[in-house]
Amino acid sequence: MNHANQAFQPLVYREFSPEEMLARATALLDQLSARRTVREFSDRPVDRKIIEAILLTASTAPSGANKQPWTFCVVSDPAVKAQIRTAAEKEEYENYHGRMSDDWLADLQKFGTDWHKPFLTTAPYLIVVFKKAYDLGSTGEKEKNYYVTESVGLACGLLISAIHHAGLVTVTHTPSPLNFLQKILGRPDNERPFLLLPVGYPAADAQVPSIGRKGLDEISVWFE
Ligand code: IYR
Repeated sequence: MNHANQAFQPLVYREFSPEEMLARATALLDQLSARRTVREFSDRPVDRKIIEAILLTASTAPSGANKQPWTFCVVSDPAVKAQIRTAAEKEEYENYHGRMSDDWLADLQKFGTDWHKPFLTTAPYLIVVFKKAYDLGSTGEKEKNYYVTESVGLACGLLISAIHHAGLVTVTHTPSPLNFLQKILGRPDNERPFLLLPVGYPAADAQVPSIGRKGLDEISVWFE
């Protein structure tokens, strides 16, 4: 590689023995296998510092040309949460009463979802993830971002893992259409809502659907 004209530094890397690697890989599998999407939240408060660490973890994701094309809006203000819930439920009502196909509604039956979204006001924090279609330079000129959807998707994967690792729960809520979030949160034109994640403790009596994950033979094809 040609490092001559750029700023480079030595990689910080810690090697593990194959045994240690397997133990670590399996431990993470066990940990993340225990993650469940939760839709019933407690209103118990969460320390802001935990949310800060979770967001910085998400922001370690690789991104096209390292543009880090994301903004995380963190909402704990009850009035703003209420506004978001009202707007989201209005859209979801339409979704569940005509906008979603019968096949789609049938596919969702096992999750027991409907247009009511109480978690939007119960959870102590809502993290609204925005993707930045482009950046604005210091003089307001458009600066290109690359692989924006892929990059923000990767950051959201890390965000969800970090939430679980911290001992909190979330649901990947994608009200559709999402534009109301841009309006309520007053985000600029270069930012588009991507995903809404309520974060908090589960309700004491929280239930989750009895569903499983695909096995290795269903998710992988090996060429050996
Ligand atoms: N956005 C709706 C519907 C919904 C769609 C899918 I795909 C899900 O996996 C779950 C729900 C809602 O939030 O209820």
